[in-house]
Amino acid sequence: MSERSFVMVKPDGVARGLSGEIISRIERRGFTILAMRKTVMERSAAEEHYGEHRERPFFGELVEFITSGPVVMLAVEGSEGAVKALRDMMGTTNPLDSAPGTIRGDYALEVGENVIHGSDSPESGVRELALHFPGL
Ligand code: ABT
Ligand code: MG
Repeated sequence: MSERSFVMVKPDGVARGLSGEIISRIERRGFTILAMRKTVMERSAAEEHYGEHRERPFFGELVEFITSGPVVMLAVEGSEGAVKALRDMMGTTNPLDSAPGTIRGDYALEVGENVIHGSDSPESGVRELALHFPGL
């Protein structure tokens, strides 16, 4: 069985020129990139993407941030466990806690600007890919 994740280099990562490095790490690990697009996320898509956080105090800032500039969206596929393996490569949500060698542990310091997104479960992967890569 294969699994798919919606991965995204966030606006801070794109602005800092880290897209290539991050995509390269994902490719070298052996995952398959099924689709890739550089775009500014629509506000409506951002609100739906982060819908689980709608009631949280940081929701407004989160939507502002994720729509503040171009992101690089990727549809990534691997064998069973791929979604978790990608999350492990990214490191914990708060980069201050992220292990060195992880993407956040190497490139980020702030929870609100943590460089990369990856689906948190195979079910989230299906939902997020349907939102950002309809028809994939
Ligand atoms: P995402 O990949 O952005 O979904 O991050 P992750 O799944 O690791 O963490 P969650 B909990 O989904 O955080 C979503 C975004 O909200 C930011 N955030 C989160 C805060 O700013 N303050 C907080 O207290 C928490 C819990 C971090 C994530 N993103 N950005 N950008
Ligand atoms: Mg999340």
